[in-house]
Amino acid sequence: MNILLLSMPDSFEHMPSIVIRMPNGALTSLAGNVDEHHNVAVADLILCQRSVRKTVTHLLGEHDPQLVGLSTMTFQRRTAERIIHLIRELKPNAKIVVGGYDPSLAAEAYLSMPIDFIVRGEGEITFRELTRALEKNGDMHFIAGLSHRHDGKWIHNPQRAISSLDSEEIRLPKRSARVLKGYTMLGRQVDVIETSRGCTFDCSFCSIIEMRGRNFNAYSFDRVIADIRDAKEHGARTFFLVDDNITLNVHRFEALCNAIIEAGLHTLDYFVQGMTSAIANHGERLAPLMKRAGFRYVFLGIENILESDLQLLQASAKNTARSNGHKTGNATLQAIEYLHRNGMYVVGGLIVGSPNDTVESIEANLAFARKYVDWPYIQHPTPYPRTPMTDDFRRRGLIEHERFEEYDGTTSVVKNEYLSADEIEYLRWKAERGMKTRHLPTVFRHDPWFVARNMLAMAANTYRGSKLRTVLGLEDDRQAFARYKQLRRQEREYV
Ligand code: B12
Ligand code: SF4
Repeated sequence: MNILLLSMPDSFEHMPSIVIRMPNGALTSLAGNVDEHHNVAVADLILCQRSVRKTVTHLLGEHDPQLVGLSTMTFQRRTAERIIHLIRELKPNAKIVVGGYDPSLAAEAYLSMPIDFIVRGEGEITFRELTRALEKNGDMHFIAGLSHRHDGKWIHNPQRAISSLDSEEIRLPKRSARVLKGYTMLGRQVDVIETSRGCTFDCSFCSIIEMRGRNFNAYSFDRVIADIRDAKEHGARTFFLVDDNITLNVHRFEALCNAIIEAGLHTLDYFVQGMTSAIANHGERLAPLMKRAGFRYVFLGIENILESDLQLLQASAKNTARSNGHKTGNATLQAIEYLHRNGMYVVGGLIVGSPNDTVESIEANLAFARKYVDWPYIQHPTPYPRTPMTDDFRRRGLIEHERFEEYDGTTSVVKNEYLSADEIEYLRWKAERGMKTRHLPTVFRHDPWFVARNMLAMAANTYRGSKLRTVLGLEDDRQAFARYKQLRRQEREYV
């Protein structure tokens, strides 16, 4: 069977496609896990943001798929729907399947779309069984995790149990299935690597718990090393470890760093997301080891520097420093100190605009980011499907609208008692531009050729909406903000 797998083109403010175009790890993992006689093509539409319709039309013609799969997040739902209609128009007989976080957690939103299947939760085995059933014209009723139509009605089969990952049941991703080129992180080819799945915390804004429950499963190091080698053979020099929470098991993470060093793969660049508590509490040993293994940027889930907000986000525990088993306060500064001391850069993940936030508390977080963070990754609380936060916001009437294409984390869609959603976003937008510019020399030292060629485009992107008279102080910043919002609206029209 010919299968075409697509990830959506939508990107958000902190992932401008001029500098970052990352592959979607789910699709190559699906491709690697169907039976080998299938002919699978994977296309990350982030690589052709400005020619989505043309590219999809071309791919449908060239690969003539009997099955098309789309991977979508909530903010990509509207684009996905448009692409689904395009596929239906051009290939009326192709079967269409959707998967990923949004279809898994908001399946009801897809039922009226002209699709055939929804894969809920982890996809590899469900998708493999679906392709087998399609080939044999078989029964779909026994495929756990699948929603399908029967006699005009949707049937939602029972949930599939999550994979333990240690059984080799999930094979390596198939990167050779990718048909588009141009992955980059600041000029170096980037790829994604998974070493584990899951998390046992329950932050109120995170989708992971509803997606897979509170658990943690890991791949063997042999598999991880083979995966890195495979990505390297396909040209990657920078690796983003997409684990939900790799620092949950610090001893394992240390062993993984050692395995990377022993395999001689430490000369490559690694990016990872981590908890402040793990890095603060184990940083003395962990941070130098990470540095030796090649880690360069660490995305820290700081979330908020104010305890009251952390409690609201249910993120206090993962941000708590401990000494001799006793809590000794917020872990953030200590974690940053360890990372900086070892020459790594901090991507500071903060969430501003929670129900308790005043101008002052938002400013306190922004000032913190200005002082301690190398690259800001500041977001607003966003009501993703089925998170505890969403239920709470809905009950309190705080959600301003349901234009899901704006649920990208940097467009504020939630108001609070003191501020409108727009005002909250304005405060972040205004502060972040300067912070991003300040990091440019660091990036320049690492990738001078890329920065020299793209500096103007990068600056233009960071400051889009501003004009000379904004810079000269001849107009209110809010006018530039309004233009920026208008540009963002235009950018979202991918299809
Ligand atoms: C890594 C990651 C990123 C990386 C993306 C790297 C990449 N290109 O893949 C970065 C840091 C860039 C990123 C950015 C964003 N992310 Co993100 N990210 C994650 C994370 C940590 C892991 C995702 C992953 O790769 N998992 C590994 C793969 C193999 O698993 P998977 O994606 O779940 O896919 C499996 C199934 O879902 C299913 N499946 C998926 N697609 C398909 C398609 C088909 C056809 C089928 C059959 C099955 C299927 O099968 C797969 C294999 O089992 C998750 C989860 C988390 N704990 O935070 C968030 C998460 C996916 N991100 C999220 C969001 C919102 C974003 C941002 C919008 C904002 C933000 N929070 O940063 C941006 C937007 C990015 C952009 N395009 O501009 C949300 C999505 C929520 C939602 N309901 O949409 C999550 C769940 C985090 C959260 N807030 O809860 N993200
Ligand atoms: S620690 Fe990270 S992955 Fe775990 S629930 Fe919180 S935000 Fe999600």
